[in-house]
Amino acid sequence: MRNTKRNCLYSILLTMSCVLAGGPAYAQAPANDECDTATVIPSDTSALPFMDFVDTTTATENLADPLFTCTFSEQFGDGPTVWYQWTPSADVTVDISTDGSTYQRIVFPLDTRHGVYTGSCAALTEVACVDLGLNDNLEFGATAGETYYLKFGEFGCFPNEACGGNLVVTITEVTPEPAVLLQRLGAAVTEVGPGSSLADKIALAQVYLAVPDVQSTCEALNAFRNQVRAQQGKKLAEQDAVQFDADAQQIMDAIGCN
Ligand SMILES: [Ca+2]
Ligand SMILES: [Ca+2]
Repeated sequence: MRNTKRNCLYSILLTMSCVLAGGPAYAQAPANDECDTATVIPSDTSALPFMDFVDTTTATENLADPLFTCTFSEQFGDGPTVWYQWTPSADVTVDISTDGSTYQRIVFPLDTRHGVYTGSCAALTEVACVDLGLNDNLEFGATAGETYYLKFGEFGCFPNEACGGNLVVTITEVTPEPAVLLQRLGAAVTEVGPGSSLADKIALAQVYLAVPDVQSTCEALNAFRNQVRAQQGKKLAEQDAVQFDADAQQIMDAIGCN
């Protein structure tokens, strides 16, 4: 279905693309065209920000790669893609940005999209993606020691259309939003917490924060902390309990709980 849709759209626009672009380019693709040859981002998070420039006009889309789940990849594919690999040395929240990118486009204006995967190049699992505007920003909470694969593509690029351009990739450490902190705490609790009651309280806090209902979010986090303290040194390891309590306190401070 995916290829059928794309081929139909492609046939409609092929003539326009080739006339305007002079046909597809066959020059050598960039070194990080494939996941297997991803550009390695330095692990040391104290070395951030990371910045890279790549000409994606000769990059290709590998149809074996998973499509972004954000928007319309089923119809358009992911365009010419390039890859980065990153294993951060510490927990860090980053803004992964394509700001400053300039793509020469025939049918649609420049429009990057990008996302983050875990797993391996042969078995990738998407954990985040973004395509909200033209160039995009993705706030992402990365975990120390986890290997991430970052894919940068393009919206609305048809097969063999002259797409791509000057991609600017910037990764900058940012102060995490409370929602990101809650998500990270929920994942940590699920990993080591006893049963589901602690995770349920974080999930409830996430629901209230999304409303947003600050008072109810604070109450859910207070209930979480009370339970953490009650289980400290019992069902919950001392070190984990101290960390969870501190993380919850940080979130409460960030959203202004009394
Ligand atoms: Ca590619
Ligand atoms: Ca975009």
